[in-house]
Amino acid sequence: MESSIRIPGTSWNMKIYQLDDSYNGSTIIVEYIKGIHVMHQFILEKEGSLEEIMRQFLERENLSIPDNRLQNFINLHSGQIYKFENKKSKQKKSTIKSMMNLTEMKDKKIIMMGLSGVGKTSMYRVVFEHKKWWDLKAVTPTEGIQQYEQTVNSLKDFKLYIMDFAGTHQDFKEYQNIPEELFPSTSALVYVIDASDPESLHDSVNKFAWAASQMSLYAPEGKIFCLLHKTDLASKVDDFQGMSDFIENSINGSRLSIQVIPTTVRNNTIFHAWEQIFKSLIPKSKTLNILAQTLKEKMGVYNLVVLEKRTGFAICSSSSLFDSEVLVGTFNKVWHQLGGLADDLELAGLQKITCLLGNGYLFLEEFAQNLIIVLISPKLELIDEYKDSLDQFKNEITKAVL
Ligand SMILES: Nc1nc2c(ncn2[C@@H]2O[C@H](COP(=O)(O)OP(=O)(O)O)[C@@H](O)[C@H]2O)c(=O)[nH]1
Ligand SMILES: [Mg+2]
Repeated sequence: MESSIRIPGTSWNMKIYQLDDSYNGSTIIVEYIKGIHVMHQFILEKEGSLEEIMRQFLERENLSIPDNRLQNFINLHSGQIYKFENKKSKQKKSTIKSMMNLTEMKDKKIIMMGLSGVGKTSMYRVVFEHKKWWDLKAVTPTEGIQQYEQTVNSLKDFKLYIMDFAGTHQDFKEYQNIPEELFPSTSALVYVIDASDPESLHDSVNKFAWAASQMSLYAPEGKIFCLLHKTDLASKVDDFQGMSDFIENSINGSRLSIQVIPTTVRNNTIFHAWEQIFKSLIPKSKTLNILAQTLKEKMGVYNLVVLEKRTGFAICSSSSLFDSEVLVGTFNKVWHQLGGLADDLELAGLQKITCLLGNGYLFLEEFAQNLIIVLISPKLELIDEYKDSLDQFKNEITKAVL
């Protein structure tokens, strides 16, 4: 085994070594060590991905190393990996293990499963990459066990990881051989069924029943959602009510609690569904809600909300005047669209949005890079007048969540 290497400018060590095991073949492991503890372990999938792993590690630990120094460090140690790569046996190894290693206790792992072509990847693109449904034609079918795994937000205490599992019969067969590698520590299973394809319903529901039973075995605390998707193509509303009942009855044999939600990428149902999924995983902080409420009263604004930029997830809000559900995919979508427009026009980054309405103003501003504050106010001047209080509030939120 190799000895560990000090990472420049940090109190961390890195260790790269090769592990042989009969199941996975030969694997290169990269570990990050603090003191005597291995805090992160990654499997190096392909040559050249040391940089990717390094960057993930730095991001997770909130560390930064100047780019040239980082590059030097990587170049220096890539040679070692190259030697290992050359020796590596040709045996296929599991890609699943590597993604499991990325998830820590505080992380929320969400698994997306469902037959091929039901719309999982498209859904991901629309909700988390802010694509429009009409841009989706370019989506290529997900191949292999897993196409990607993404952190979808920037909040320190509840990182969401979403895993998009390919859904051919062959893929499911593979999953059925290794449920113990897939399901443990899963916070939510999101099973997607194509509501426009009644022919595949039985098969789809059978696989769902299997996945749900594995959840009850390996992740009994995890939530189970079933998205009845592409409802825009289903001919009658009755159809999916019937499907919904059928799904619930089929799964209920196992007395699991599941939630069936009709969705389509063509309207807001998709955002509402994901808001429900988020809510079940990360309750809004009471303390932060109180901060928001206090500031709202002090300023005399109608409402005050803070959103995580990428997901639109509401971190706190001053009241339940409007449900935060309307916010997901709405305010952050507006933000991303105007931001995109600014890019297209070659204007510098978007900083604020102010809208004059019939009876007041809507004001959005980005702060701390990943958060958006939304104010609904009778007068725009209030925002300047209470600038100090607002700054203080933003600081508190940043400290608490980033
Ligand atoms: N009409 C309609 N088509 C959809 C919807 N969601 C996805 N699709 C289409 O379904 C096809 C398969 O989607 P994809 O995301 O690749 O499915 P996956 O295999 O489950 O990842 C693509 O052509 C999408 O454009 C939806 O809500 N309505
Ligand atoms: Mg896919």
